[in-house]
Amino acid sequence: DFGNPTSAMRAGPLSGTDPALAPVHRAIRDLLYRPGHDDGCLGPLLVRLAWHCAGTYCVVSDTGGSNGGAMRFDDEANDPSNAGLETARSALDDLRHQHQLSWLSHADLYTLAGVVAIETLGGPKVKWLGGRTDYSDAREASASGSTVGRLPDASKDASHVRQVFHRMGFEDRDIVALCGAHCLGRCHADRSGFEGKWVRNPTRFSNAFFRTLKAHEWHRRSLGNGLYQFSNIAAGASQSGRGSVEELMMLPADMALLEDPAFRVWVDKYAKDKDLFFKDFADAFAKLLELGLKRDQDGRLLRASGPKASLVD
Ligand code: ZEM
Repeated sequence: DFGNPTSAMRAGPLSGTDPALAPVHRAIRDLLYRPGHDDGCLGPLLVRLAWHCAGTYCVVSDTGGSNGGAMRFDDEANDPSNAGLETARSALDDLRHQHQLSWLSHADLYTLAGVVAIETLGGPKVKWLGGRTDYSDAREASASGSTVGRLPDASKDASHVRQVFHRMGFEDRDIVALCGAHCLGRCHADRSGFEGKWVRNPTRFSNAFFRTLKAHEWHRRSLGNGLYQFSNIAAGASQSGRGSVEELMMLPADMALLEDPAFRVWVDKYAKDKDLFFKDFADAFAKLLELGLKRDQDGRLLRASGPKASLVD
C-alpha cells in the first residue's frame, strides 16, 4: 500500500524517514538562516510554532492538537498566545508552494519544521510521524470548539503550569524537559510583553536553560506594562558592573520550575546531564506532536482529534 501513489497522496508520508521527505528537510534547513530575523535564525520561532499547534490538546475532550492545522484560521491565529507566529507560518506556506508540497498537509509541515529546527540547531533527533490532515476552512476548524486560551500564561505559577500540561497529559518530568526549549529564541515586547533571551547563545539547542536558571541570582524587574520578569542583573547595578555582563531573562513561569520542589528535581538533573535532557526532551516533544493522533502498528492514523477527513477506516 505504501507504493500506491493515490493513498500516499491522501495520507501523506507516515514516517519521518520517508525518502520523499528528504528534500523537505533540506528546504526547512535552508529556511533557518535568515540574516534579517532575530539572531539570524528562524529556528526558534519554528519550534514555538510546532509547540503552539500541538499544545492546545485536551485529553478529556479529545480536542485541539496539531491535526487540522487550525492556526491557519482566524480563531487560533488571533489567540494572543500566538502573536508573532504568522511569520513562521508564512515562511512555511511559501516553502510549501515553492517546493510543490501539496501532498504534505500544513499540519504535517508545521510540526516537521519544529523537529528539523531542533535537530539542525544541535538538539536531539525527535521521532516524527506524518499523516495529519488540514481543516478545509475556518468553519470546519471551529466546529469542535475554540481552543483559544489553552496555552500557558507566562506570568503564572507552578500550579497553573501543571494544570495546563496535565490537560495535555504530561507529568512533571515531561513538563520540565519541554520547558528546556527556552534555550532557543527570545521574548518580544510587542508579542508577549516580555523581552530578552534566556541564554547567551539562543540559536544552539542545549541544556543551557537549566544551567542558566541555576547559575544566577534572579532579580524581579517590572516591565511597565503590568508584567514582570526576572533578570540576572540587579536593578541598582552600576553601569560598569553591567558592562561585563550580558542581560538574560526568566519568565515567572520559568522561575516556577526552580521554586517548585518537584520540578526542581528535574531542573537539577537536566542541568547536570545533557544526554538525559536530550533523551527526555526528544520523547516529550515527539509525544506532544502526536497528541490527539491514534495510530495502528504501521503508523497509519486510526483516529484523530480535528478534521473528520483524517479518520481512516
Ligand atoms: Zn515558550 N514562550 N513557553 N515554550 N517558547 C516564549 C517563547 C518561546 C511559555 C511562554 O509563555 C513563552 C514552551 C513552554 C512555555 C519556545 C518554546 C517552548 C515566549 C516569548 C513566551 C512568553 C514569546 C514572544 O514574546 O515572542 C510558557 C509559559 C511555557 C510553559 C510553561 C515549550 C514547551 C516550548 C517548546 C517545546 C520557543 C522556542 C520560544 C522562542 C520564540 C522566538 O521567537 O524566539
